[in-house]
Amino acid sequence: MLRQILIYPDPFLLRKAAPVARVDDRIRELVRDMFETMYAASGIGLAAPQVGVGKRVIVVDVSAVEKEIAPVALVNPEIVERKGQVEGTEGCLSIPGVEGIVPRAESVLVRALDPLGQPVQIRAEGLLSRALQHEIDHLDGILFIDRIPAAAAPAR
Ligand code: GNR
Ligand code: NI
Repeated sequence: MLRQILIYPDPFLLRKAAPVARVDDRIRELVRDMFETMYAASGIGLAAPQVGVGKRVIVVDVSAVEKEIAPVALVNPEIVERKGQVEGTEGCLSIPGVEGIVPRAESVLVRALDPLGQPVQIRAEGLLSRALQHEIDHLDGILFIDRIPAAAAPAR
């Protein structure tokens, strides 16, 4: 089922999402809906708070750009290691029409649960690293415009 994407300045986007206690069929249905909603909007990632669900669930699919990289759905993702710094252009489905240059860690190591509740670890660089950091920020109520140094920020 397609879900509606909340648009900035919806206050729900600024709230911290709660950890998922149990990865069950409702979470798997949420993941399915998030992929459907992300693809319908031509996004490369989506976080549950963007569809009004305050749970720590994200999906990312950068395969349109990096075709070797499979889509991922992560529950309770945590960045356990960051290396380097790199700037890159970002947009957000919740902030239509705005792009900005955002400094991020160059590579990250992310630990999470997969949709079956099994622990997974992902080492990412490039666009996948950037998208994972962008989505995990959403879980903490942080938007990419919050990461842009004030002098370079678009309308806020
Ligand atoms: O579709 C999206 N593109 C994007 C480009 C660069 C860095 C991050 C992203 S994520 C964004 C979709 C979105 O808003 N996810 O929360
Ligand atoms: Ni976003």
